[in-house]
Amino acid sequence: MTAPKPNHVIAPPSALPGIKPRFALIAATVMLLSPLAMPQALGGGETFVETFDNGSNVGQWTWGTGNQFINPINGNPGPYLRDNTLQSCCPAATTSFNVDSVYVGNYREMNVTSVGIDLVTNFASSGVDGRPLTLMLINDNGTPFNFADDWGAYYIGPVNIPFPGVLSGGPQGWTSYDFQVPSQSDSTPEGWVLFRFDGEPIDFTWNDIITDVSVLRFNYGDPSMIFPFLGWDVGMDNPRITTEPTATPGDLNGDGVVNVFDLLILLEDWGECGDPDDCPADLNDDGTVNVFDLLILLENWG
Ligand SMILES: [Ca+2]
Ligand SMILES: [Ca+2]
Ligand SMILES: [Ca+2]
Ligand SMILES: [Ca+2]
Repeated sequence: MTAPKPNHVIAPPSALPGIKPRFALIAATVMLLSPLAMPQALGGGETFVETFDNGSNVGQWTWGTGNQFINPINGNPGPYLRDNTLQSCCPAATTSFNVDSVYVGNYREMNVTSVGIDLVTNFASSGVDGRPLTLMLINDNGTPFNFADDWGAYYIGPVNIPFPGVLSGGPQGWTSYDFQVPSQSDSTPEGWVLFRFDGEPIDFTWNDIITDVSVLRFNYGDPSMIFPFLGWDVGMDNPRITTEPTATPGDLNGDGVVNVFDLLILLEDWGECGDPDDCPADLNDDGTVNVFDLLILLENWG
């Protein structure tokens, strides 16, 4: 239970039976009006996608050499960002350093839930089997043009990089990758690895990186392994980032405001929770929807 503010008038438990009809009246009134103002749909995540249409490249996505160009056809669909002269151990589809965009910033505040990209390997000069695609969140350490001091967190995905067509028995074509990003976690989530490019001991936390992402990168392979230098022809399309509206206590229908529609949901669920693990109106998590939950909702009204 949340400690009430001193200036709140708290109904003693004995007053509960009297409160409910009053709110039920409000509820009934709203029901009559509600055809004109139905609550919005649940959820409401927003995904930003760079399609590379019309020369657009938000975040200045790059394959790292500056040789990339927007190929007008054969993307997924349409234009895509290609580098067909890449010499690298480990191609990396990455936003550019020192560029503010929708892809970087305070992931916790943005309430990022996932990021993704579509990739194609048109050619590699040797076999590239068994390389997982790795998501990397990088902090530039305040020195965007010195990469050696950068640090961050990575997650090795379950799906390997796309096979090149030429040497591995037929083109795999475009492959989509999506990664969950637990931006609200306050400790390093399972499977994530904190890293420093200079190999020094880790002197930062998950909170430091998830609240200050300078660069978003999709890396060809496990970044802790060494790979041979190859020639590549690679492409990316539809790099994307999904954010959810930040949850406000009491916003039970997830539309970003706490109002009478949330109150209605709370009143509908009034009383003992059927399943305490799935009882969203129980705002203070004590197993019952009652006046204490109502107070939390009213505190966040608006
Ligand atoms: Ca495209
Ligand atoms: Ca740096
Ligand atoms: Ca709401
Ligand atoms: Ca409760």
